[in-house]
Amino acid sequence: VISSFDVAALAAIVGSGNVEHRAALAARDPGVDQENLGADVRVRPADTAEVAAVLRYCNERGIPVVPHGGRTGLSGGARSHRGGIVLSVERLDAIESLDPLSRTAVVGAGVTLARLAEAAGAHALSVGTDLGARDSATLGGMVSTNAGGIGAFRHGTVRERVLGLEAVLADGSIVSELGRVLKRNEGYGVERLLIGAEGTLGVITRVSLALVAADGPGATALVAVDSLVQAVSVADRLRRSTNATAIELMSGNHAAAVCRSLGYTDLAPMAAHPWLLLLEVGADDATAAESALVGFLEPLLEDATVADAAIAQNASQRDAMWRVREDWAVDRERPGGLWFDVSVPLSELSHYVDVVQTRVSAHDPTLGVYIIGHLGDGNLHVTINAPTPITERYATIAPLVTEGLAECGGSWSAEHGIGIEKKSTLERLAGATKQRLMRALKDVYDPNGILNPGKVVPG
Ligand code: LAC
Ligand code: ZN
Repeated sequence: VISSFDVAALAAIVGSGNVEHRAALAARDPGVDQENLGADVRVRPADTAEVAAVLRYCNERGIPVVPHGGRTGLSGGARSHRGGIVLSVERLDAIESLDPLSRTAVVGAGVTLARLAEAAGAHALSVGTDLGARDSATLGGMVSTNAGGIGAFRHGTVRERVLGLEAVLADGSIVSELGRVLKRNEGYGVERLLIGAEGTLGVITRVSLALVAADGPGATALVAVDSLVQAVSVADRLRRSTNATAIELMSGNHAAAVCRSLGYTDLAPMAAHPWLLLLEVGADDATAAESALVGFLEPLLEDATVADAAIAQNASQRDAMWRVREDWAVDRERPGGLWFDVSVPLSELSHYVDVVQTRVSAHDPTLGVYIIGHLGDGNLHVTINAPTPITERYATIAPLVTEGLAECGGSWSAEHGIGIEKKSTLERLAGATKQRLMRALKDVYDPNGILNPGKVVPG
């Protein structure tokens, strides 16, 4: 437990109004993970200098520091405990520059994705990254986890959007590499190691991002197909013939659970097919977008590549289609499931899913397998559950999902980070040299091990 002496010292840095104690934290929404706000205190520094002073103090005192953005992470990377502090970047919330000519933005780590998207939209630009948690997720957190999301098949993951960043290391020293140009080779990319490091190497305070041209108005379709081979073919043809802006995937049992839960009787018949796709295209105006989608789907319906299709006629139909993709009805129906976040090359995807389904039912036929994902880039979220919770079966079930991924060029950790939940998988699957280098780098950036201890870095 942190002493009152420490709390007073932290309050002297950030102001007592920006130190929250356990009682206040208990009343606050912890975010996705119930253990996010388990620390003794949460401090909210105003700027990079205050972040540096907090870290310098905690480093000297050996106090664990868990950096927080929007608390939407899904791998436990933001969990905090007694004896440590949470360092929230929420007050680092300035959009410092937005330069339409060079298509760049420099923002504080606490700026939410939705806010930057709106500011960029005013210049007909876009962040190039979008995800369901856009209203809460912060750019600092998204860089720290190298978030992926809906647009990654076009514009890469957040790593590919980052031009530069500023961060504070454990001892309070500042690395500031905030260039706003794409081509920049000035020695080792020491700051870039913080992308995807989930706050274990430093606290990101500012980010310089490359923006992209905004898409025109979109049209949205929900499409049913009878096999994953067909789903992948539809995705490929859509990308070749239209300005595809979203290519999302749902297994029929996932979609059926959402339709049951939310009473979507209109969409329920489509969920009887094994796979559904949510497709969006952008065009100069809404009419052009819709006719592009209609023109794309008609021949596919005729040659039976697509079993059924519906195009959203208004915003509420579009929202319903997105809910079929993003709602977590499966977890409400059968809580205590396990979920996995993998990437598979599109040419291998159908075979991979067949093998996983076969392996899981051979292991235990009472297990259910539900899949959603970002089909455009082959990122699948696999939920495995049963009528009763199976949380404690992670170690035996995880290999059923991860086996063969490396061999086919896929990944056992796609877009949700390692946090605490995938650390055992990292220790199991990452090569010895990589694990040694990770530990060595951790020692260089954070020799006292105060930054997000217990996360990511193999033991
Ligand atoms: C999704 C998030 C959770 O794809 O990654 O729904
Ligand atoms: Zn996702």
